[in-house]
Amino acid sequence: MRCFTVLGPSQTGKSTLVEKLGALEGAPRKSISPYGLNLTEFSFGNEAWCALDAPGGSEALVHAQHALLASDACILCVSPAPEEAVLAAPYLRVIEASGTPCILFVNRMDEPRGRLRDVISALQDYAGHTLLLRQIPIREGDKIVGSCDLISERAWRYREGQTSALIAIPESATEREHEARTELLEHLSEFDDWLLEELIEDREPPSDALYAISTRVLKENRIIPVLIGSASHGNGMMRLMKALRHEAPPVDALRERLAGTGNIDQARLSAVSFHAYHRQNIGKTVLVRALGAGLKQGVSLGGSSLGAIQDSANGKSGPAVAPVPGTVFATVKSDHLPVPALLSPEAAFPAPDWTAPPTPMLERILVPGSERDENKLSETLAKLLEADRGLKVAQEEGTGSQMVSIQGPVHLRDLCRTLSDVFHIAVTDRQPNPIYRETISKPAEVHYRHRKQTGGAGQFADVKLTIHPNGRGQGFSFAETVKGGVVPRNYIPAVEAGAREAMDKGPLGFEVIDVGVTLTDGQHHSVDSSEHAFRSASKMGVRQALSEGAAVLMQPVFRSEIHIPSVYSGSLVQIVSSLKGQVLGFDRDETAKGWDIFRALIPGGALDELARALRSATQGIGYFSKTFDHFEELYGKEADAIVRAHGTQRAEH
Ligand SMILES: Nc1nc2c(ncn2[C@@H]2O[C@H](COP(=O)(O)OP(=O)(O)O)[C@@H](O)[C@H]2O)c(=O)[nH]1
Ligand SMILES: [Mg+2]
Repeated sequence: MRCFTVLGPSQTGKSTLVEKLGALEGAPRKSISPYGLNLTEFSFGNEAWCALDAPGGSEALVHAQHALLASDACILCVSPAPEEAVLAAPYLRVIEASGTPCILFVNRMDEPRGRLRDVISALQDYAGHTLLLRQIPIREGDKIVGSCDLISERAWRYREGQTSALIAIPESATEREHEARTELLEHLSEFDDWLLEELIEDREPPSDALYAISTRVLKENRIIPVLIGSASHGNGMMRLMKALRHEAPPVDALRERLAGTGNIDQARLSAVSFHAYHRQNIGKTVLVRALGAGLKQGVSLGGSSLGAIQDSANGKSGPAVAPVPGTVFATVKSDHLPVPALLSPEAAFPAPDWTAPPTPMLERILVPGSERDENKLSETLAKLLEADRGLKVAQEEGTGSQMVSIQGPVHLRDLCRTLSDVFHIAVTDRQPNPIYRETISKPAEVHYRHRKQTGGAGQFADVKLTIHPNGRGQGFSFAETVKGGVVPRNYIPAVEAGAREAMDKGPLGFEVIDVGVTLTDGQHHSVDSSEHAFRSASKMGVRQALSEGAAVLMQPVFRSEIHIPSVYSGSLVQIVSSLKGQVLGFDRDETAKGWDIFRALIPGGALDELARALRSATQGIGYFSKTFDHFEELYGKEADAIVRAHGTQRAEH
């Protein structure tokens, strides 16, 4: 079985394309995977094919990445509008990082929105590989009525719902054809000395030799050939499928490519797991592509025995055909298989780095509908984590609630739907509480006496303490300048412990940071003093001093790396400054053509807004990662509102 992925921006006609390719020679069989990837199996040219239809939208990028793990080649499906080229940038990025041979398909040619060469040159801004036109459109007035193949120099007139008819190259297209063909040959000759020679000698190379060269350069992933058509009208489908049939490399090439990442020895690589989903009563279903021979139910794969093998298209127990190299199959009761992973019989190895999902940009607290749901939730999330690498789970500081980090709103919706439909857990979600701290802005002094007379032994401790602001990031410090043993040595650690305890919550209600405490004087009693008494005295004393030290709210500041196509770079400074952030610098991304990386400091409370602003400014393409950097003072109305809200929340608890 040969396998390819169709990926690209939303609404470019990917699903239509898969449907039409699948129906070229008989009826395709479609999968039932509820979220993410759709799988279609069909036959073409006496071979079994599997097309993986990855949904568009940057939140679903991770599905496309995983699909590429199982694919011999891919089709990047785009619209014929130059201004929409940037939407293809994230896909070009993952395709090139993965090393998967790619055919660019410009779809929707029935409604051209610009010149094809402008579309290609706009897309070229985001591709490290040369995009090489293999066909040109034939126009009649402002309509495209057919295409001309630049290698065979044959022209075809599109016919609705039928295969195209061979025609002579129309007069009006000959000049453009000649120009485009010359360009194609020149590019191909960069990879072929024989062709170069032929061109220099001004000889006409035969088309079968040219097909052979283009097959090789696609297999070697040197260029990205460009084909055109219209999926909904069935135009260009046969040409595209034939290109795949002749030019997509065999499964051995995928095996070599995956082993080439160094994670696993090629000889031991027997399969790759690339997608998983949960079904009610059936459990986890894992999609696997066989890369080696001998797989069947019960054999060892990934370190444990392979569960029941199912037909990947209909999810039912499959016909008893054992998977051969290339077969895509589903398996249940194979819960030990991580997804995605490179699998040898004995162990599972990490998928290559390029499959790493984009950093989740959205954090939400999941609020279970009932107590029963609460117990099930964390266990279920742990299960879902195994099959969804775009998801991260943590506990919210302070409340211990379940916090999920997700790709975006669509991902959140799918997650909640899986929880309710498959696991019957009802959840709502809320924004997490940002993590605040407080400190003091001036020194204070306190004299505190702890004295109690209860029953027999009393408690006595007397301390004089000063507190002062420490430098940012210095944290808590403790010193003592006691003279003459007025506070005996053995009680001083208790004084320090009490002071530390007082840092748990300051007058604003938050943990206190960056404060130094000094014990300057005190008194003790030979019978009634104890560690406990000094600890209490110190804690109460420091609390009192803190309330006199002019408390200041401290907000977390994150260092973030924002990734965007360069066309959007102009808008970023404005976005960051409107969020009271600070741009630290920006560079071209050396690993992805046409992308820039901004480094900026962003206040924690503005991260959600950054995600929103970035989405709307970059059509959903830009993304960022973040790491906590430091706490910094926050004054004024904004701070007051946070303190007030925190106070109400505490009162409610
Ligand atoms: N005009 C035109 N419409 C198309 C073409 N291919 C798909 N469509 C339409 O575009 C819409 C989105 O198609 P779909 O295949 O769902 O896109 P996807 O989001 O990329 O999977 C549907 O209404 C299709 O009928 C095409 O070649 N020309
Ligand atoms: Mg679709």
